[in-house]
Amino acid sequence: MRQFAHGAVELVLGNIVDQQTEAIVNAANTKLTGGGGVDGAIHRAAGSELKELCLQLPADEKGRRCQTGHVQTTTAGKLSAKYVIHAVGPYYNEQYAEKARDQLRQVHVLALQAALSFNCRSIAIPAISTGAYRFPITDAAKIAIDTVGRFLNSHTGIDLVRFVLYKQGQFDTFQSALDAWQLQTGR
Ligand code: AR6
Repeated sequence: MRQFAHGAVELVLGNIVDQQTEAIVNAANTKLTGGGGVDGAIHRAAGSELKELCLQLPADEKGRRCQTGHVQTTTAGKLSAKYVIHAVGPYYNEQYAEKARDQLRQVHVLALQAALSFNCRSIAIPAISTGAYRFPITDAAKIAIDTVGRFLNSHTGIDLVRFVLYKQGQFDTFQSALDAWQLQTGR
């Protein structure tokens, strides 16, 4: 657990669906109709109500309910969280790496803003885009930690941001990014 100006960042090794935070973030796709990885686990644990809630959101002509780099919030079905913040991270492509980095930063900021607007003081976030969307974990960890650290130093209202990492190696990478960020900023 590390304290920033207005809230703490915690890293845990575990499953996103087991978290008792007020909001949990889903690593979703643009259609919001479920999928594998985090998305599959959240939809299975939340029950069919979550998919129904997602399907009620307006879709464009291609069936997209949320653009890449954006979020949509629903209630959480059977999960103990109050809200699921469905976050669509970028699919990583080396040719457009800078764009992907910007989208990954943006999706973290928008997830935190969504938590604030739904009065959630605690939020659990997986390693967005680092699975099926192939974002390199070291870079993703730096971006996630840096974005959340800056946010907690400049906004009040969120007490706890918990990154939930599924594998020991990912946990270690996030831990290094958190340590490096603190060294860099002298905190
Ligand atoms: N709890 C925490 N982390 C997990 C869990 C879990 N239950 N399961 C996997 N991870 P991914 P993405 C880790 O693929 O890359 C879906 O099909 C996993 O090890 O879930 O953003 C969606 O529908 C990885 O490090 O999300 C989209 O189509 C990280 O979570 C697409 O995948 C993210 O992996 C989104 O891809």
